[in-house]
Order: sequence, then C-alpha cells, then structure tokens
Amino acid sequence: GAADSAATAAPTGAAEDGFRRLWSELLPVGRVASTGGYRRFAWTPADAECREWFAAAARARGLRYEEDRNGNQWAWWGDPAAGDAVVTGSHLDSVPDGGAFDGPLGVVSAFAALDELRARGVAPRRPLGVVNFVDEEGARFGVACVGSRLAAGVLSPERARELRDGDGVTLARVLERAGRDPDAIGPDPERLARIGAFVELHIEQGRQLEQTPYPVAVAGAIWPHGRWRFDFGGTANHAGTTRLEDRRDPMLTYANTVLTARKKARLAEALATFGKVEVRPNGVNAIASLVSGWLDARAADGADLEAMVGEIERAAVERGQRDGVSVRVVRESFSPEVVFPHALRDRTNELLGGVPTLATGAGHDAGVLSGTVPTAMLFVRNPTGVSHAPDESATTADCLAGVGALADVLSGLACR
Ligand code: HGY
Ligand code: MN
Ligand code: MN
Ligand code: MN
Repeated sequence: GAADSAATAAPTGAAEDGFRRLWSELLPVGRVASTGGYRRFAWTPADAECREWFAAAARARGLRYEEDRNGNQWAWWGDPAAGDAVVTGSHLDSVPDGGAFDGPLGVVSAFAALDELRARGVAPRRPLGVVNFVDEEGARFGVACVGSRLAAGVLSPERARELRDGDGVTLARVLERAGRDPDAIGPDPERLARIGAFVELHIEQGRQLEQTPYPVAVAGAIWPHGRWRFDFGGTANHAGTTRLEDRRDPMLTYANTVLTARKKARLAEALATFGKVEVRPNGVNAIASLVSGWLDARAADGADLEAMVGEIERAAVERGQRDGVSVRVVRESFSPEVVFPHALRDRTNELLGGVPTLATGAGHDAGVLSGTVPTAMLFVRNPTGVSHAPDESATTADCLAGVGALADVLSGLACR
C-alpha cells in the first residue's frame, strides 16, 4: 500500500552514514548548555560556524559552492547556468533556544539525498542544488525569511539595511562586520529564474502524522501570518510612592492586550501569541515607561487574520485611553497565504507513492519563493509536535525515511 512505499524509501548505507556524520557535526554548534536548545542567529559566530559547515559539506562532495549577493549559500551538482535546476535545502539559523531540527534537518537531508542519488548511480539531467537560506527565523532583526525575501524582491534592500537587532545595530553594519557589502543585497531574479523547482524538507511542526503510518507528508498550504509590534507608552515613576490613580502604567495595558489577543484568537479559530516583550527601564521598583510586545498572529483565512488583528489593536487603544497609555502598532512583517502549486505538489506526492497533505501555520522560505519559483515541501513526522523549543524531535528512522523520500523526489524530477 501507500504507507509501505513511503516506508521502503530507506536510503542506502552511504547516505545513512552521510546523514549521521553531517548531523553529528552540526549538533554542538550554537547549543545552549542550560536549556539544550540552540541560538544560531543570523551573522553571529554560531551562524558563521554553520555556514562553514555548509561550505565544507559542499567541498567534501565535490559540489560547486557559491554565496549569493544576499548571503544565501548554494552547492551545485551540475551547472546552474544550464537552467531548469532542481534545488533542495532549508535554513540553519534558529529561534531563541530552538530545537535541532527546524531548518537543519532540511539541509542535512539535502546533502544526504544527493549522497543517496550517487549511491544509486543515477545521473542528473537537470542541475541539482542544495541551499541554505540565511536568516529564516528573523530571530535577530525581527523579519523572517530575509534571505529568500530579498532574493524574491518582496523585502526591499533599503528596508533590510535599516533593520536593527536588539543592540540597535543595523543589518547593514552587521553585514559590513561580516566582511560583506550591504549595498549588494537585493533582488536576484536571474538566479531564481534558473530554478525550475525548489523542494524544502522540514520537520513537521505539529503531530498530524503521529497517528498515521506515514513518516513523511507533503505541504498543501501555509496560513497567512505576520508580526506586529505594539508599543505601549506610559510614565516611569517610583513603585513605592506613586498612588495607583496617578499612574500611567503601560504594563497594565500590555497585560490586558495579551488577554484580549487570546480571547479574539479563540473566537476566530486562529492563533495569536505575545512571545516577546521588552520593558523600559525594566526595573523591579519602577513603573515602566515603555512596553513593546510582539504579536505573532496566524489564521487559515487572510481576511479573518486582518479582522482579528484589527480588533486586538482597537481593544488595546481603548484600554490605553483608560490607563493613560499611548498605543502604537507597527506591522513588522507579513506573509500572505501560500497554496503550493498543484502540479509540483501532485508530482511530488506521486513520486512518494501517495502520502498525506498537510497545511501549516509555520512560515518557510519555500512559501516566500512560491510566488517566483514552483515550490513543494516534505514534512518529516514529529512524534510530540513540539517545535521552536529544545524538545523538538524526530526518530532517526523517520529522518532516514525523509532522506529516502527526498532522494526519490529529486530522482524523479531531475534524473535519468
Ligand atoms: O513560522 C515561523 O515562525 C518562521 O517563519 N519559521
Ligand atoms: Mn522555525
Ligand atoms: Mn524552519
Ligand atoms: Mn529610592
């Protein structure tokens, strides 16, 4: 049956060895001992180590290595100038204290899948590429998928250069310090035009496959989602001497907004999360002067999402008027709904012998690129569904099934 064909995709010993070696090389990089999670933020030393690992993996396989104007890394089997290339890969950066799999599984599996094609003795008739998209999570500068957004022209280089990290340092300055030219970043239409298909393998971020016999699924759609910064402005004052009725306390308005977001999300059958907050001056015995809270909001339907965020904003402003607190909302990034193109999705699923199709609320470079390049995604089963946290996991057997599945797809799309 269909499940058997996915299960029989286990790769050869060479690809399995390659996968295990690459995975164990990457495992210590950027690991935080106290949490067991990862901090691999774009253009930090941990990220640089991941990038060196990528270049070394490319070299070890005799692949042609390139970095593009935006800092994305590419490894080529064949000449991409021939066009109609098939590319696979993902990202190596992480969220704060993220898991080991979100991103790296797709890059490690990409190299291992190429090992598998070689072990099978198949020859590509289309150029085959492996990619590492820089700064997918946006953990440092706030905007997700910077590498793919710049390439696709959906993030302007002017805006990207002015993005600031938590220390107030601009991306332009950070690129300079990394020895790169910040004026070089921007749209890369010629590079993307040479890609005929991009297939991203990713850890499942949910547990829909857990109750099925399938270790692998294909992506159907990505929910529209975005990030909004709420600035609540009040007046700093002494916590021990300021009467309650004299306060303009932004923490109060912020706390109410968190509760409102939860309620609105439940009513809209959507998701709304305040997962990051900054407080000024952040003193235990002072009323805050400014609270900035970041709303991450996602919904199956774009109009529902806009309506929900609008309601949360209006409720915050109203509450702020009662509290004497100013409220300002800035949309920092937005990703419209992605429906993966049916032709590539159906072909991918056919090459896998028929697997489930999953929608997800998580964003991906494959989603960003889908407006420019035909893209598809494979998800590898996640037994607990945990992601963006140290407990993220997948069994080695399922990871290897993912490698085999990816090799089957690449073989079907690109090989004789
Ligand atoms: O979905 C996200 O939070 C990110 O784009 N991976
Ligand atoms: Mn992620
Ligand atoms: Mn990811
Ligand atoms: Mn004092």
